[in-house]
Amino acid sequence: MHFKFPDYLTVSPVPFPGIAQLKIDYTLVPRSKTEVSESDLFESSEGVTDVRALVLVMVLFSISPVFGQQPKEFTNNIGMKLVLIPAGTFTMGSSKEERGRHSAETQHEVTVSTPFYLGKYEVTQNEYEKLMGNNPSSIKWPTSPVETLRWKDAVSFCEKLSELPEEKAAGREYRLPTEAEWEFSCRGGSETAYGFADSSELLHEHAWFAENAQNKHHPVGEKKPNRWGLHDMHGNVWEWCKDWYGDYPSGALTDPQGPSQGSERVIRGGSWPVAAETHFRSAYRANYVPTDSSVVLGFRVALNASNRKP
Ligand SMILES: [Ca+2]
Repeated sequence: MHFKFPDYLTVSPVPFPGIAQLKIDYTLVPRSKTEVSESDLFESSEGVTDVRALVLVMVLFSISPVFGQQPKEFTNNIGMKLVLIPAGTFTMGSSKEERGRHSAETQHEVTVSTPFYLGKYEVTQNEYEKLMGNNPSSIKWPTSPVETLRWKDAVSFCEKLSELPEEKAAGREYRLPTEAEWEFSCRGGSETAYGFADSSELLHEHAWFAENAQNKHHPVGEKKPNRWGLHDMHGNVWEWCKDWYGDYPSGALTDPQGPSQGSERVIRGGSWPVAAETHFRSAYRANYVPTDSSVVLGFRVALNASNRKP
């Protein structure tokens, strides 16, 4: 095991909300004037700004790239479901008041500049075997997450999936999510320590962890989804991310990809034998040697949302 866990795990509870902020990036939205004239939008007959019209247009603009051009969810040719994640800006990391916080979780503003899709579930053993012809998992169950695979095995899965004729024709290039994309998706717009609250009181409803997992992982999707419809972001198995592990850079970032080199890759989310509830927080970071594998470690796939219909 190569996780770098904080050396303080029992901190007095501090019910303090995170300060992450989700902001829709309106600059990505095409601003056509064909439907409503500018004067209709911004001025009434008295020349006063019509706030209601402005708000309506902003709402329509904000949802159009999510619901107008791309489906909110789709199923690919081997039966995997993916959920559309909007572009946006959020505060990555945790506040100093967050219970169980690790010093590596320095808060910084991150912008995810373009929408992307993320697996609704961890990749299952069924899906992995269907594509790769083998199931490396130590605890075998077809609808449970595939585990005991190295980082490059997860990358190879993405590459092979992208090469399927139907997927290639649809322009889908699968990859692992970046660490920033993973945390952004886990938060689902939330500003709290967990995707559902600041307290871990309801963790059992959202995650398989030491308290309820009965010493094994479980079929994906049995626990409640987060706000954006993603299951098992907290718990079940840790998930490989694309990035090398390293300290966060200072200042605001757009589409961060992590350090250019390193010795361990980022893993996120916590897993079934982990007892410390604070390890399931949205901001919690861990790392693992990419050439190693573990029964507690799997992955989910991501792909950029292009203009082509998925
Ligand atoms: Ca997970």
